[in-house]
Amino acid sequence: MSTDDEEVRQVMIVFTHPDHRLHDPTEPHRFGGTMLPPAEIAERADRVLQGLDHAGGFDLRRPPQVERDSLLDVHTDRYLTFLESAHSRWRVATGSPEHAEAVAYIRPVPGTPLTRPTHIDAELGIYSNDVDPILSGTWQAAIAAASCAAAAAEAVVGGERSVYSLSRPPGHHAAPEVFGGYCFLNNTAIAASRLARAGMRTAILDVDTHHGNGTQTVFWERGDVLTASVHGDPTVHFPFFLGHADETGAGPGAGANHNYPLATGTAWSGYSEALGAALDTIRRHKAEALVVALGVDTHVAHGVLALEGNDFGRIGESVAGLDLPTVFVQEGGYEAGVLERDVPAVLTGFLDRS
Ligand code: OKP
Ligand code: ZN
Repeated sequence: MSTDDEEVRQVMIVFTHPDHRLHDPTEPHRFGGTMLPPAEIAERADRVLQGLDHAGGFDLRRPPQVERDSLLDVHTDRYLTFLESAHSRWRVATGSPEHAEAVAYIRPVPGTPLTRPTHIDAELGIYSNDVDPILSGTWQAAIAAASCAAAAAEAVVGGERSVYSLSRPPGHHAAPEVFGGYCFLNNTAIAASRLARAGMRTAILDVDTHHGNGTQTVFWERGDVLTASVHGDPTVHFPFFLGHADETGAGPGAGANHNYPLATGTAWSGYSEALGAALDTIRRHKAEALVVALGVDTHVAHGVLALEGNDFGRIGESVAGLDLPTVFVQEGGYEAGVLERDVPAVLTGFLDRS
């Protein structure tokens, strides 16, 4: 069938699971004075798949279901139990139909004594920091996303050089017991924990335009995984409260968290400098395996940083310079035309330099 005999690029394994589709929110959310449709929708994965198909050289596979133990490397047992049962409990408590979307409306005031309430509306607020909806299929979709990431890590442990996990919903804003920023299970952290468990010195490079606050929190006091994130200045960009350069970790994780916040509108010249510094940090750490939290919302169309189409291949090439077994885990990227073009650009840029 193929006529490109001179094609030398290696084939990259891709893990993708159809259950992502079970989390496909439709209810508009408030943005200033208007209501916007949700951005993190099932169509995103279709667009990535179109782009991979167009680029060629990707081997699509369906992962086995992730073990609960792998989730427990990152999340607490009570959070997993909450997430799995939240929608059905909320339906019972509110008399809502199956298609309705459960959203938190109230939260505890920080620093006040918390007698843990048992009502689902209170728990939705306790376990989230944003306005993300939980749908009847959210748990199953989040499990599918985590299964892709865990299988990708497993393949790298088994000797595969690079694997891409088409995970959605994304994960890097999810903390051990917090969902938010479209994220429920921290797919990137689950992949990294799997690599670390296999005895590999593991680093995470988060190139999503938003700080990986959930990932930072997961590994804050852990010395087994180094975390580095390049992102828009959290003083003025989501997720706001974390992501500054002076946040470096604590306890066994002291010195193992590295943030590279960038001014709004930073283009490739400034971006590549920060990326180079993050890569140097990972080199100095003598990492043996890498997880890339791959957001392509650094594209100028998203209004935070200002990368252009040609820059994404360069990100892949720069990462390949580390010469490490690498798991790419999908994070953000939303605007028209970006996902289908820039995700394959990063991956093929990486493969062309590998
Ligand atoms: C997730 B990821 C403004 C709301 C912003 C959250 C952004 C989450 C980004 N309309 N909502 O890091 O790409
Ligand atoms: Zn993002």
